[in-house]
Amino acid sequence: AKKGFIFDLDGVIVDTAGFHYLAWRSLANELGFEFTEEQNERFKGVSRVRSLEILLEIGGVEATQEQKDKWLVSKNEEYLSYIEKMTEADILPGVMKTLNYLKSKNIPMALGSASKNAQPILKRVGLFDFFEIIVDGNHVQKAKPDPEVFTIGADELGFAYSDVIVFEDSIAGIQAANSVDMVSVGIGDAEVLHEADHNFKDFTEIDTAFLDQLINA
Ligand code: B16
Ligand code: MG
Repeated sequence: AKKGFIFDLDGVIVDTAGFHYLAWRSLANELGFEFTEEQNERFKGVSRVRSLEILLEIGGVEATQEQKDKWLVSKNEEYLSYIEKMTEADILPGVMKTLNYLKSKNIPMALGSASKNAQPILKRVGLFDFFEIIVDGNHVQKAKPDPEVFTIGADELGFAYSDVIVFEDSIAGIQAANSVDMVSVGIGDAEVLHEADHNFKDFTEIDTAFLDQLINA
């Protein structure tokens, strides 16, 4: 194959942003402040540790490292309780059609996610064996917008960065892909993700003609 594809997980393949939101909101409420869905936009694609920093900034809360570590654990425990209930039905609309089409064309595919929970999530929705390479929050030192999660994926797939296409729902992820000259496809609000090379609201808008265009470019 001439091209390799890398998919972000949260917000691209599955809609876990809502679960992250609920868990962060519980913590905010426990600390005595509100946390809105709009504020949650800033948390997309951002690491767990950085997310807590932003949350505490929003609430004007200062804390010791020991305290922060406890909150990181309790937030993740609540998040995992939502993940446990996920099934195939939680795969976002149109995603399987795209994945199956690329597989039928023998296109190498990798996952590139900031999440340390990527593997259990993929298992829950039945996609663990689908990707040749899984690069997640356990494998990288530097978070998006640093491109590390995608460059490791491209290296392991064996493609030059300019022959890699990245699907992302976060600004940080689009910037990460662009910074190493990968082709970026934004999934979500085109205004928010205007830096992407291509924009779609969701995968139901992506057809095989567009995929062929990417593969043959
Ligand atoms: P975890 P992605 C990211 O996943 C999420 O978008 C972001 O909201 C989350 O904080 C981050 O993973 C870390 O997740 O707490 O599970 O390690 O979009 O890069 O697949
Ligand atoms: Mg994402």
